[in-house]
Amino acid sequence: MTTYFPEVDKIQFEGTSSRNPLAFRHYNASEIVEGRTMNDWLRFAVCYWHTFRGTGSDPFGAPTLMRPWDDGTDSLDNALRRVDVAFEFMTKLGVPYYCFHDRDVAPEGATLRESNANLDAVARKLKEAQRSTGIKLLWGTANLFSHPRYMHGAATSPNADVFAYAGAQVKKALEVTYELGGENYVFWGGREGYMCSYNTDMKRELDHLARFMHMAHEHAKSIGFKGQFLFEPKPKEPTKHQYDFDAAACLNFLRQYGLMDVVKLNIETNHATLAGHSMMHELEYASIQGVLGSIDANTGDLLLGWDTDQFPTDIYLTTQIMLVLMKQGGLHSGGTNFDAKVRRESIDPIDLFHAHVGGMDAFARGLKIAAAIRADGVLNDFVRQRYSTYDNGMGRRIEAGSVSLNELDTYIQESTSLTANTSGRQEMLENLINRYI
Ligand code: XLS
Ligand code: NI
Ligand code: NI
Repeated sequence: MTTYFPEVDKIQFEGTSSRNPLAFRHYNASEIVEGRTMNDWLRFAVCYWHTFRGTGSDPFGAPTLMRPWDDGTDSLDNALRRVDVAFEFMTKLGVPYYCFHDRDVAPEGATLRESNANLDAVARKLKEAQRSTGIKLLWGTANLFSHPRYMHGAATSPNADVFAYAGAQVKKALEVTYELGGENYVFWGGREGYMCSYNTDMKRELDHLARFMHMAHEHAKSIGFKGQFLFEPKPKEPTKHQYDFDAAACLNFLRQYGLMDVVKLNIETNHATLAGHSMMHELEYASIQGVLGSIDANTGDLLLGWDTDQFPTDIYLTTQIMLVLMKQGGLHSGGTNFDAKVRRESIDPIDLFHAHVGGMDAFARGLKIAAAIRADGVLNDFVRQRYSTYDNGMGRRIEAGSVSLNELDTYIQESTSLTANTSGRQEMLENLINRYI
């Protein structure tokens, strides 16, 4: 059997004393943390688009990543060969899941019928590879942004035939995801947004997007697909104003159009930071409303204002992520998808392994650190104490909704002493986190 990564064996856990760059020092899939295996907490996924379709091209330069297995064409043969590459890579890495867009795995044809036939041919091979390796599909999605027909958007295009095309494409992508046992289905807004207010009817576009989502949900129900629908917020890029700006904007849309029971969120680090939020903020915001479904694990660059999609290596970041995920009891049907790409200067296939091994280890460390912080309880106790004026007396009545402004007025006018403010102790808590890192 051909091997595409002959220089790499199955990546092993070797512990912190290991000097082997292609070994896990922290990620030990079966190790138990807070009653669950690391594998269960993290549910890692490799993304097909960056890892197997990334070319290293950027707005200033041509592709730099010439893969030895890739013949440079968009042929079906090439796509089928890539399935072998992907499953060898994922098996050697030891991840339980992968994710794809329809057009990552199979070429777009001249007609929708041709595209669907291509997708079916590759899906048959993916299914076989899943069966023989045990690797599963975390989520599928449709690419509704690359083809020129989607220049004005897909479901929010002013052209009804483009809406129809997108609907037909999502129908097929849902069916293939279902066929492959996908546990979720993702909608990232692509070009659902706009560049110029003068030519845009925002109300109609948002109504259309909602209609699209309801149709997708109806179709999923009709074919028996039980996977979780996920929205992936992003504030800009490719359009100037993306409708799914951040978790709050997505939630407002879902509530407005009666989709709260149907859709959760897939939160991506670099999208959170582009929106001017920290990842922890976005996760917490989604989690407290019960809609944190999955994460796209990557990171941006502090000095660059676009979606650089780098691999996460920052232990503070992964610790913060794991603190929120553990608080809500894990990701359930979601997972940790490395929506990240190697730099265009990292030209060897082996760099793909270095990138993922580092990302997985960073998350495993984040998991262990978060577990230690939780076991210690100091952070939790501090926050609980900080709000303790709401545990009894007037605070308790405020939370219970049993007082009016009149009563607050009487209470303040008649009180002889009010509770004084206490320190937020930010610096002490930041130092505390450093104790565990
Ligand atoms: C792009 C998005 C995309 C989604 C899937 O910025 O992150 O890759 O995750 O469509
Ligand atoms: Ni993403
Ligand atoms: Ni992204």
